[in-house]
Amino acid sequence: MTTHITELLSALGVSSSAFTGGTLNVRSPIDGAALGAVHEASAEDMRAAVARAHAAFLDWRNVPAPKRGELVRLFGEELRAHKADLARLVSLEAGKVSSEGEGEVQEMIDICDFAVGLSRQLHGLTIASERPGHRMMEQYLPLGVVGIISAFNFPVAVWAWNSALALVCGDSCIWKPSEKTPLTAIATQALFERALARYNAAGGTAPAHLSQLLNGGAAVGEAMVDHPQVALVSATGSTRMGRAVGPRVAARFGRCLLELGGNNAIIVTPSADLELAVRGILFGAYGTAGQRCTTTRRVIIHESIHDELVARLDRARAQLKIGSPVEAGTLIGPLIDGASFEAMQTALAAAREQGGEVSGGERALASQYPNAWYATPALVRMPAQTDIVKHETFAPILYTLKYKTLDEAIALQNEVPQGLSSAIFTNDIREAETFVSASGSDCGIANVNIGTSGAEIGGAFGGEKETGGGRESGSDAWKAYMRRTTNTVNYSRSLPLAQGVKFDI
Ligand code: UN1
Repeated sequence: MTTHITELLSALGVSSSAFTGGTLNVRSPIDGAALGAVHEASAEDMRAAVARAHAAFLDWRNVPAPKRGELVRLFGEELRAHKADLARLVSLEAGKVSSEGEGEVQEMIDICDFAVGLSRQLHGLTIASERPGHRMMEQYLPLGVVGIISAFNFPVAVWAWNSALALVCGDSCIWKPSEKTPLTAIATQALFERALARYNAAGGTAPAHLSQLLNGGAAVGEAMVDHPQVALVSATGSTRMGRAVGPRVAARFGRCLLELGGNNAIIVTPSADLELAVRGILFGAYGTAGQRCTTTRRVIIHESIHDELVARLDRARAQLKIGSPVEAGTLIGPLIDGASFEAMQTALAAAREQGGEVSGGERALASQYPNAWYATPALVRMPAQTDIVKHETFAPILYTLKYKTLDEAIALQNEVPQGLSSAIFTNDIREAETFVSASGSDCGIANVNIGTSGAEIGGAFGGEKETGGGRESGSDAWKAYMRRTTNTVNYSRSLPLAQGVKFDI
């Protein structure tokens, strides 16, 4: 695999010195083979990078937004041209099956397109002033340096959601990717640098260090989080990470965009199309080997269809093809590492202790891949929503629960500390509308007749409670990457004060 990775990275514009001779060892979750040894930055390097990023920001903010969009358009072109190679690298480094690796790069392309259009639509409002001869308006102006912390499971798309928007908004970016997936980050950075060179060769004025990548561990991330010149920290990962990052950024009055854990449920009601429900649940629960923040972790089923649906899910679960993610036909690839498999086993043991009946969840393909961690998808029939069910385990475990009334189902859905994604399968319009209403799902994403994962980039992405409250990607998520100013302009010859206040000299 090592030779193959060299060719792949070279096709993506990365020279071997960028991924050899360093201290951060990268292993493929497919078979445990070494992929490279990446150089790690220090906290001091991060501080220097922030200073460079700030200087870049001071220039970039004055480039007209549609011209900033042109850079993102060129980056989208690079991604289109290198989609297959980058997707393959995502599969090798993160263990995603081929179509998901390609889907991830497609998400990057889509957000670039979205951001290019947005670069002509960063508009504020004109507001009626209470004073004669006055006009009020608001503007969205570039914010500053945006620090992006990304997770292994979407090693490149989540960075693109942030950086494509930040760049058209006039910000500079610094990326601290997961230590488990530095190679996809290095390759993405190389494609970005190529777009930047083309942009400047065509007369553009993009500053150096507009978007930087620093690989490394917690100390590097902390130096970014604590730096007063990082105006926005956008962090995707565990709730534990968010708990560390959020208060530190708040302590310096920085801005934070947190996209943390989910514990996403699907409610299946008596009128549901079970064909659709089964497919939606299987993809949601076991796709990406259960390693999406939007993975379906709970299914809450009406008692009248519970036994039938659980039996169908269990049968289908056992047939899902587990294997190398780059082999045709594989639906379930490996877990990212051994620690992840251990966490899965610990959760299953707790579920058994709490009355759960477990099917699956064993180690798979151990003789073929002794240094990798594959698991059969697990289905756990739970008697109640116990502690372990309320906990996010980043693995293919689906807990099944039974309900009698829709109110009870919605209460169960909302009872967990996380609030990212949720769905209902129903053909009853009252149930569907109740689910998406104020007294329905409390999540940032609430779907009808589709599963919890696989969100499109056009909507705002994120969730409530322990999910962190941030919104990334589509809709008006761009506003987080800009600062709003309110401007009152007096074009009269007098100076009336607001609220009728008198201050005559
Ligand atoms: C994540 O797992 O961090 O909705 C992001 C989805 C993807 C994004 C997931 N578009 O599943």
